[in-house]
Amino acid sequence: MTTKSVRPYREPAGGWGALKALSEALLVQRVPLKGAATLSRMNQPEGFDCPGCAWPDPKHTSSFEFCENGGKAVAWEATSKRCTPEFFAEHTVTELTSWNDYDLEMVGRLTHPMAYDAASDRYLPVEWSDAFDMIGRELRALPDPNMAEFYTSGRTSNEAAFLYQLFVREYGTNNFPDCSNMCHEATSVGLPYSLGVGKGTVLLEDFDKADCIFIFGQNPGTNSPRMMTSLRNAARRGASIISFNPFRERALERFQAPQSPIEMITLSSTAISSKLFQVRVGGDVAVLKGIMKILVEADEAARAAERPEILDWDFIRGHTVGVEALIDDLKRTQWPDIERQSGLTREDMEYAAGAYMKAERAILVYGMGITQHWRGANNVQQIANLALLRGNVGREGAGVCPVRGHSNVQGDRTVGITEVPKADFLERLEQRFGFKPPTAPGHNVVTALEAMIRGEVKAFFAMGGNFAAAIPDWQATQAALRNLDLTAYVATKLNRSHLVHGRAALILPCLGRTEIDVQASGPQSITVEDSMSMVHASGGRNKPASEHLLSEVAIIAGVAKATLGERTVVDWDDFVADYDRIRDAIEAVFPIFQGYNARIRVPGGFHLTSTARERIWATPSGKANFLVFAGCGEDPPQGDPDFLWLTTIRSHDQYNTTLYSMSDRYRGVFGQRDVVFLNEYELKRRGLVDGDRVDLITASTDGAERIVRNFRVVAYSFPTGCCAAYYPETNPLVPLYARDPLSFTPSYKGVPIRLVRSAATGE
Ligand SMILES: Nc1nc2c(c(=O)[nH]1)N[C@H]1C(S)=C(S)[C@@H](COP(=O)(O)OP(=O)(O)OC[C@H]3O[C@@H](n4cnc5c(=O)[nH]c(N)nc54)[C@H](O)[C@@H]3O)O[C@H]1N2
Ligand SMILES: Nc1nc2c(c(=O)[nH]1)N[C@H]1C(S)=C(S)[C@@H](COP(=O)(O)OP(=O)(O)OC[C@H]3O[C@@H](n4cnc5c(=O)[nH]c(N)nc54)[C@H](O)[C@@H]3O)O[C@H]1N2
Ligand SMILES: [Mo]
Repeated sequence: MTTKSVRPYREPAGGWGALKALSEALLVQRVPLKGAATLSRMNQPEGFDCPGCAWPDPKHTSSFEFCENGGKAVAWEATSKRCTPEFFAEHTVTELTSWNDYDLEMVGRLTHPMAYDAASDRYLPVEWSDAFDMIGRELRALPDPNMAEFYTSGRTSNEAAFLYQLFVREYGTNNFPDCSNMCHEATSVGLPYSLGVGKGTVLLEDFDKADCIFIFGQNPGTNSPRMMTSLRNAARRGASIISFNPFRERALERFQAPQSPIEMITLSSTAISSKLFQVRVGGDVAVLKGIMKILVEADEAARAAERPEILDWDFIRGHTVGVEALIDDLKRTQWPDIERQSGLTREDMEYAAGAYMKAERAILVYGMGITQHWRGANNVQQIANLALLRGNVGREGAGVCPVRGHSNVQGDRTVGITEVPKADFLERLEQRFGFKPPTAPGHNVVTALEAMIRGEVKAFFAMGGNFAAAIPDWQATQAALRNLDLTAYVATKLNRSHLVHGRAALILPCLGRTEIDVQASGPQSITVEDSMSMVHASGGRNKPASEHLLSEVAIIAGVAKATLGERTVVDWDDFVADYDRIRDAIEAVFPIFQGYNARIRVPGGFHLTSTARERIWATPSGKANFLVFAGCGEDPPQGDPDFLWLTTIRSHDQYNTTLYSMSDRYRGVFGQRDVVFLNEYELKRRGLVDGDRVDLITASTDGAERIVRNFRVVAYSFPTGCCAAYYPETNPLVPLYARDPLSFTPSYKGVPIRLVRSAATGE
């Protein structure tokens, strides 16, 4: 274990530090040779799609693009460590519950289907057929299919996701909570009001043409490192890159490209952001309003002086509605409010507005710092407003760029993982398959948890992920999960969710993306859609981690047959035998996939068209909409002058709930994760110093106590009034009620808390 320390990281992001970190990861997973060979097949025309992030590849045809965190994601799957029936025989579930998340996943790849045995408090091996029968029995016993929840995490392929929704809808419910509900749902719900699409409007090549790139609340150096190539090229071309982030994230400042021999050998690096503004947590709307206010005033002045206009009035008049109300609101918004809420000065916003005005083409990038808020969907709409004011949508080198998380989270939604299915989709599903799918809206993550807490849900099935750890409000929500009759997880690794289980519980181990998937017609490939709506094929090459693994597709078919029995109208085995048949069915239900099987055989795959990119506005008015955000930010809790906004963040060494190590290299924190970052001013106000231990307590409005204990205070450059700590350790602090009313995205990046010196002392 790394010894605990806090010391600043002065190297650029990437570079030798990244190479060293990856070789260490390969060693820890004991895959030096095999892992390295596996890495060279990542994101290649004939290889597999990186299971890491959703950033696109330059046509999937370039030579190997080094990515530290993509490499780690692969190493974690290609590990030679195994989590076997013998391991489960040695440890009771109660004992495993005391292990930390790092140690749980470090056991290795799951090798056998396992079922919980209450008498011995252990998971015991089961036959696949018995596991399927058990799920079938439990699901058939429910008086109402809406008493079951079917979760999806975003690594699931288009093929598995489509079969999954087919099974669940034939079973009779639209209860599809998915990881997207905790992630970019604010985009999927908020952006259609503005632009008529719930996805981004840019392609990778647009980054080569943009003069200005704004990055709001997104950390590319850690979460989509291949994006650094685009940013570095843009910076070297002289494009201005401006970031808004409470942290001075290392990669947003300086980056040493591991693919550049010159930078690596000469130890030089590229400055990325022209400016990085340390916005307050939840301060982005104030910033956006400030910038737009400056644009509107500059435009009026320019027109009065008969200089060229600043706003793109041809575009605004021809393509949008609502600009008057927006301008009206901006004029009424006062600078003192903007400055207080954003934590930035008017001059800062003038600098940003200046760069934006000068740019012929601008891209607005954003991530979780925008979406995971009390008003996440409204936040997203303000980004769209800024783009629309200068016609920066539907033009080369310009657009709105939400950076998705999981490698196929966008594709899962495209092929039907949604709790609110559209009528035309359900009609085509019925036409193709001949059963009547349910039309009533189902549950998302938050409403599923609320129904569980009320005792209305009995069964939970998960296609991947680590639901119990990723969700908010553990005390209430994990108790609800433990009350269920059935919990069943399709997984590659042991994780917390398998221990927070129901009366009957199953772990169903599946093939990973790096592994060969052989079915009756031969080796299969699957397809995924990246953040820029490019769809392409992915085929594993490694020998499966165990001979007992099934593909996700085969597992769904097994569960479907055992649950639906004679009643099913779908030939499940036929689909499993040849995934081309699944793609034909997807094409029949979703016309945008026209020519699916032929088009994925072209290296690089194909683009799913976006109407907004073509300036076709799929909104009720037929135009893009300017939408007003009332006020300047989130409401602080009443009567608590000492509160801080807590934002929950990812370290450089984790993939969501999967911890690659206990360190966070770029932020300079080593060997520990129970830390809270805040600035010297906030420390002094509380009589604290760096290294003190504190408890974090939510300023709850429902009377419930939400607390995590004994965190180390780290004095850090951070905006006043806010603090930051790692996810998932701080998920118990996020109330279930703290969520965006439009999209139900939990406010993981804005929880009002208090700090109290810990009673316990020492480590
Ligand atoms: N290696 C690795 N890659 C990943 C993941 C991973 O965990 N590890 N997760 C994947 C998934 S599912 C997702 S969704 C993406 C997540 O990728 P990101 O969208 O980058 O998510 P985060 O790292 O949670 O937060 C992004 C940034 O927001 C900043 N921030 C926090 N609060 C605020 C705020 O109020 N305003 C602003 N402007 N900024 C704020 C944080 O400091 C952080 O730099 O990455 C994907 N890729
Ligand atoms: N406080 C706080 N909470 C958050 C967030 C935050 O920023 N702050 N972020 C939210 C976000 S953006 C997201 S996306 C969610 C993530 O929530 P999830 O997607 O549910 O969680 P992961 O940690 O990505 O899931 C990891 C598990 O997936 C399984 N797995 C890995 N590969 C495969 C595969 O190929 N197939 C299958 N079937 N299983 C596989 C492994 O068993 C592994 O343990 O968390 C959310 N929760
Ligand atoms: Mo995510």
